[in-house]
Amino acid sequence: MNSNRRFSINRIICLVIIILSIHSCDKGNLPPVAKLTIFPPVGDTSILFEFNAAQSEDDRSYAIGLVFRWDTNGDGVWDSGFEKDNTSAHKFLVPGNYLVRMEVKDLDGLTAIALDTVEVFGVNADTGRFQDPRDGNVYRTVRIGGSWWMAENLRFGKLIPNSREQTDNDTVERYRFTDWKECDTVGGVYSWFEAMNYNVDNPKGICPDGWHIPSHAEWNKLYQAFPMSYAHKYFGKEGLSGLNLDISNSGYQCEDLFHENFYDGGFWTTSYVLSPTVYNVCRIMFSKSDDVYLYGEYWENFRSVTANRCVIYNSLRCKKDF
Ligand SMILES: [Ca+2]
Ligand SMILES: [Ca+2]
Ligand SMILES: [Ca+2]
Repeated sequence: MNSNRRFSINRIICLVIIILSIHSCDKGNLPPVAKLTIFPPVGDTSILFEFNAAQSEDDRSYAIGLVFRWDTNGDGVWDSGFEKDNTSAHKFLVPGNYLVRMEVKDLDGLTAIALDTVEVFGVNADTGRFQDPRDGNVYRTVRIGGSWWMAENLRFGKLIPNSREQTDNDTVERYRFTDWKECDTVGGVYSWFEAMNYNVDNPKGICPDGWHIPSHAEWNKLYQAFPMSYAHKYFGKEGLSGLNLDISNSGYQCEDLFHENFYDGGFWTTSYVLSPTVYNVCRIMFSKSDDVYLYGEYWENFRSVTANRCVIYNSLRCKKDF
């Protein structure tokens, strides 16, 4: 074999390798992977919902070459052509559920679509009133997720000085916080045992007939759909839900001294774990400030009805049985 012939064969092999590698590259290009996040997933007509496609990926290294287009207002029509911007935003003026679409395209023209939904609330018009036949007190009520809740804290029971203990004496007793001496609308604060009417397995507690103290699970169901940053706006004072959860109190009493918690509010639940003589009771805690609303659940220890020197007090909300 002469050197010219060997040179030609080498050139052909090189060409074949180059052609094969180009071909395999073309064949290997995959469509991008469309990833869409929406924040918040639920909100009201004042919220600017933010859409983000930055997590979208492509098989090739030039993911930076991806372009995006959006249908953020749920009308099925693309809002614009493909653009570099991987974010968008929209404010929905009418309450409802909206389908949001995002399409991503790679440099070779391959595309992928991601879908997600937003739920937009307006003012909750599902409101009512309930008069407690025991004392004539009238409570505003709101229906959320099919269930009626009192929109005010319970204020049933005999008002006693904060220095006196609430005891199992066949009389429902309540405290009132000193900073609200002038008005009684924020309701009473109760020890857990007083709230449960000293019958820890009957959720009715001291609520009126047909109403009960919500369990940990019922509270969870109420707010689980809401991102923490939005829950305050929806459930808080004058929020769209009408539930006014800001108006809640907590405090504790140690050796006849009553300590008020000015920063956080708390509501009792019926949920407890007994192990073996200690009651671990769940209460739902809220910040009264605007930035962070929901702290979530706190499980408190009670040795027994009377043995604990420090007793915790919280507000109470009643929920309708059916
Ligand atoms: Ca690709
Ligand atoms: Ca559109
Ligand atoms: Ca009592």
